[in-house]
Amino acid sequence: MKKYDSISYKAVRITDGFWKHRQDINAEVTSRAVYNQFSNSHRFEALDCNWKEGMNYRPHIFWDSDVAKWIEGAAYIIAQTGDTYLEQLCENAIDMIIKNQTEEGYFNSHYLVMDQTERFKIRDNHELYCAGHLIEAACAYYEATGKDRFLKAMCRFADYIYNVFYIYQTASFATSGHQEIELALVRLYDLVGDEKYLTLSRYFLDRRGNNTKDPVSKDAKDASRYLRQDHLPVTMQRTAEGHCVRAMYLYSAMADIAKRYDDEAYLEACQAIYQNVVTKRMYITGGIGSSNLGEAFTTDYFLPNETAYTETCAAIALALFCKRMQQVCADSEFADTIERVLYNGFLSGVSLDGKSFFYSNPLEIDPYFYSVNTSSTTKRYLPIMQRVELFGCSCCPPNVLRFLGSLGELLYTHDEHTLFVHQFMNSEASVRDTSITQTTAYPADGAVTIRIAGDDFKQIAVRIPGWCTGFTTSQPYQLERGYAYFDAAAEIRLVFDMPVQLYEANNAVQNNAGCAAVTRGPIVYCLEGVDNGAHLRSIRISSQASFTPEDAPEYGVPALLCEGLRKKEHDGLYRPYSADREKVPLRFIPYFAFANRGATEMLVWVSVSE
Ligand code: FUB
Ligand code: ZN
Repeated sequence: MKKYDSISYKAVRITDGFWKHRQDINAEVTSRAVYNQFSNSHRFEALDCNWKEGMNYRPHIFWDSDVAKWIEGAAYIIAQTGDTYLEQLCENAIDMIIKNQTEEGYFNSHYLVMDQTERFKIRDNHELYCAGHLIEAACAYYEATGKDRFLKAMCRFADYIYNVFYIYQTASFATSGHQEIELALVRLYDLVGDEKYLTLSRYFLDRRGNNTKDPVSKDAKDASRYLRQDHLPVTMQRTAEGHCVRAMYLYSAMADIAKRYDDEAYLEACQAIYQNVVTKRMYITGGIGSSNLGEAFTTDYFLPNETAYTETCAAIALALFCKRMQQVCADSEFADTIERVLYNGFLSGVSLDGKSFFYSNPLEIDPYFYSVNTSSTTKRYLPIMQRVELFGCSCCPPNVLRFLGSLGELLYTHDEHTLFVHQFMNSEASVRDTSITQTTAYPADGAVTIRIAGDDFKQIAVRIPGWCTGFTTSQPYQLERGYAYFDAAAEIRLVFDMPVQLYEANNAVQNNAGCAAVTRGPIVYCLEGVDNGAHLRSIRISSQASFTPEDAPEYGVPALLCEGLRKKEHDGLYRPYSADREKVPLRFIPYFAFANRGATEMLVWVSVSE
């Protein structure tokens, strides 16, 4: 198996441009906004384990994961900016965690105050999920600050889990209800080098779908399939099933195990599942999850736009899976998918000002249907139309924080001889004795200059984006599996043509029939009512339409103007067909920026004529 290492986010500084702007907002605004919301909603207070019946809050079973993801995100920011305020807030939280950790090493702010005797009895109650996020936070905090007390505490917690689940098997279930512990243990192993964490991670994976302790009755089996990916042993799984975030965290851990154990069966399963996702179950935005029932994948080609579930965390989790896959395969499609997620279905999850968030990221909104009940029995699920600062289940905001904070880690991988350039961002990086500088206005423009100082690498492999149909380079290259391989050089320049392109969906995605999505480079565009009036589905564009870019500094990429046709409004519900259409000017904005100007119609898939 080929193996590649990522260059850590700590060694990659994003210096300017599109992502620097987003990282600055993340560091200065999102970190505070999420902290304040979590503080006001008692999530930090709960760590102190002083809760008593009658108080004005109840520690939720997975609040620890919210706080842990916030600490992890804060750690990335501290490492890059030296933010002492964030560090103090982390220290306060860590004080409480360590103070309340039990002798054996257990910590969970819900179980420590609500019901000690229930510990590790209910599989779906997220204890291992919370533990995993705490472990990841501790690793990140140690890497950022060099302070090791949190890391040591979470090693003790991991040791305890090792004993309960692996040595004595005293827990009432065998594998996690919500995955996360599996990948966290690999991370802990990578950091501290203790084999037992890797053993435990693999053990959790090997037992999934393969044990008598977790429920397997017919009904439970169905439920488990839709929730927990244990309908089959993991190496036999070939399709993405069930709850999307859980699924992607599982597949991430499987890719981690494939790499560390050289395990081809694990890799084969990851490859097949990945193909199932990107060829049949992913939105054009990189969003995944087409049903709110079980927050789940459903079936091939079922990709409804208005009711898309497409949780921000799920998009992030898909990118985290792809990040692992690009460490075991030199195939550009993983970085292509990361890019699709980054610029679209992930970034739509946070407002332009960094303060509010979407949980679901639909591809179509019609505000009219929010005011009426379209079903006589149960109300149809429609995602909210405006981002909010906090959810009852507020997993997405701190996930945005940590994902943006560690963005630099997605840019490069390398083996002994080859440096892979996966993403294009203005940046400075270093690995071994080599430094790498990227200068680019991407994604507003397709020109990228890569400067390399140092002679560690014989070849530089630069991803040619999957959307790119024409490009020029400063020197010769060989194309292999989506990468242009150049002999090492001090400077390599590439220009990716970035015309507007219309995309259409497979015929099996019936709801997109006769429609196209407008894209430019990696960016998917949409129409909003605020620019284009009501009834966006009455608009049609020509497949030959010519688009003019319009400066839109607030987005970091241009808006796109074109002429379309619109059916004129008429009285009555029906009338004999009339070809009566008027020419109308249209304005497309990047999908990631929708819903930043109030609740309004939105549409990605627009009717198109030949
Ligand atoms: O269950 C914990 C988190 O809340 C999941 O990852 C999200 O999908 C949401 O259900
Ligand atoms: Zn979420």
